[in-house]
Amino acid sequence: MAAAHDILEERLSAVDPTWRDLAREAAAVLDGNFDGAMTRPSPVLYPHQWSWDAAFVAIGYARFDQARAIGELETLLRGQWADGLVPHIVFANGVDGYFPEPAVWETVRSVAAPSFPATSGIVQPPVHGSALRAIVDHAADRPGAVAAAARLLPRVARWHRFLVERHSRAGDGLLEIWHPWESGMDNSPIWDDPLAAVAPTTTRYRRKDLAVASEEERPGDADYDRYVALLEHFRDRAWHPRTIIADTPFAVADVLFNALFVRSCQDLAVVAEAAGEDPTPYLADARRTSTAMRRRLHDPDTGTFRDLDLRTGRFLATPAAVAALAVEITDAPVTDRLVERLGVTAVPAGDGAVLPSVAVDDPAFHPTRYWRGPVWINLNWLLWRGLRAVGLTDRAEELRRGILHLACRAGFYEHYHPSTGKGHGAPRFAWSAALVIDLLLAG
Ligand code: 9WN
Repeated sequence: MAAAHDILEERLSAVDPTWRDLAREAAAVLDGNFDGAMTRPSPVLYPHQWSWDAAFVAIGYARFDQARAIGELETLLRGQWADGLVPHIVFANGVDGYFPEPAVWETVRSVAAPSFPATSGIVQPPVHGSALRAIVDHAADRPGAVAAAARLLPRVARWHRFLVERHSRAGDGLLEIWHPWESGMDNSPIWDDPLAAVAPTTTRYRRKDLAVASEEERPGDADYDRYVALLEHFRDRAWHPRTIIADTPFAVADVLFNALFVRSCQDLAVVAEAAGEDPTPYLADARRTSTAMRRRLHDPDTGTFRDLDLRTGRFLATPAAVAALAVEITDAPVTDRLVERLGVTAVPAGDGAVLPSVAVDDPAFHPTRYWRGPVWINLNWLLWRGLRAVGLTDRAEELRRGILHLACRAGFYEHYHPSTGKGHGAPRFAWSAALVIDLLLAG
């Protein structure tokens, strides 16, 4: 098979020349973050492997480096638990610098956790079926990609089963999360209410993120006191999901998590077909969860999908950006109206539009505070993918151009200020680079 570099150059020959350097820079960011086995989100702030980051990164690699794309998922799945859980962090052996470290998680208390590699004990959104599909769809060596996908498919299927059987209380396929970190959108305003009901930890601990990141751009200490309290609560229950679900102080059916699961199942069905296997069980999973979402997460008063607090039975403040990511389970006219209300903003000094994580006119909006307003490339990419899937191609194209202009101007940051376009958070951030490559080559 040709070298990744040559494949990238060959594929770039079909891309507008003005964008070619952006793709080369993105590939260089991924190279710089690659540690020989996996791609760190950012070597300083996040020196380990994260679950949904790995899936996004694999989606970018799938466009030009099939071996890395497959390797990224293989490395992540080495951390999979015996019960099917794919942990939100797989720790790089012997690497320090991130809190909470393996000694805090103490996942050895679980009978299901692997003894090596060290992992966290919670999950992140399931994008892995979609990553596997990207590998098959964009393969330079299709027979090789299909063989690798067939090898990994049972593991991703086990992960999906774990979610359906262990992260759902009603048995109707509606998945729930027990920690804001499980959403991937750590300090989103969605969690303000349910997190306020969690008693803060009394344990003393030291955050390591603030040594390398601005306090202004990270969750606050009051949030961390509750993040740690939840971790301790689960650890005390030996990370056993059946025990945790019975009395977790935080339980939310999140729109994004469920919507990504639906799409991941649909994508797994496509992979199964390519591998000559039966796709129907995956399609059935997708249907069950999307039916449960329509039944339980759709708020007739606002006409949108909303996160549901399973402890109080109340809908939560769900930013329009998150609601819109259910795009693929609604129909196009509904989506079109929804997107109208999103507060998609013009890209500063560029063409196209971008979606802030919280609409600028929302009272909770803050332009640089992590998941409370900044533009994130993964959320924009997800909306772009959804808009294309329901046939709203002009709107999708607007977003694609917006993201490319943003990255071209500011580089590959973790997130961006919605009105100045300045990059914030970790620089040289892996999924920003990977998803820009995907957008460029999807052209
Ligand atoms: C906690 C790695 C991860 C992302 C999350 C993002 C952030 C971790 C943190 O970084 O979360 O899991 O320490 O803040 O919120 O989406 O996967 O990039």
